[in-house]
Amino acid sequence: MKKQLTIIALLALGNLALAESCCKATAKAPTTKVAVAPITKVERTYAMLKPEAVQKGLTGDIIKLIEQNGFNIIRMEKRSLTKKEAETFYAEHKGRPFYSDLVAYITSGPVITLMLEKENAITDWRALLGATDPAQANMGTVRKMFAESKSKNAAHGSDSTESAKREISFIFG
Ligand code: RTP
Ligand code: MG
Repeated sequence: MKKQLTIIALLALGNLALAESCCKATAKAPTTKVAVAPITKVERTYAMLKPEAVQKGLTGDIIKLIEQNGFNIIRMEKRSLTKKEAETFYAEHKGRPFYSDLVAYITSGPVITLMLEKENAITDWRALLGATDPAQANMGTVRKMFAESKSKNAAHGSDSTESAKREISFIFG
């Protein structure tokens, strides 16, 4: 028993050579079980309730759904985006036919900015959000339940780790 404890202590200290020689001396394999922590990926993502959802008074319903699905709200603010901020935020779409309408729409009224945290937050929020076009969105998703159209689609979600990092830093500093 005392020898086993010595082996465990040596292993814990990372001294494999000494632990091995200690094992050899007893001619018994160590019975130590190493507890392996489950791999978890706690992430943060950026969500934004868009102007038409806020104007329609859907903020509470959407936030309730977010919380019911296990997201922890780290930051939340009601604010408006300036034209310049909107152009930068949606810069990846610059040059697309819908770009100017998108910038005009997202600056047409206050939005709710949210920093969300949970395991796999980025993928899970996109899944809860649903497809860009509510007509294509799955039942139970935010866009299926609350969006008006492809352009007025209730909420935004970061689409990758890089986007989440960039958007969180852009919005919350
Ligand atoms: P979001 O960035 O707002 O979360 O939306 P998303 O990833 O689902 O879609 P994305 O391709 O990034 O497009 C950004 C927003 O632009 C508008 N859009 N309109 N008329 C069109 O064909 C069109 N395509 C995109 C939508 O409001 C979309 O959410
Ligand atoms: Mg997008």
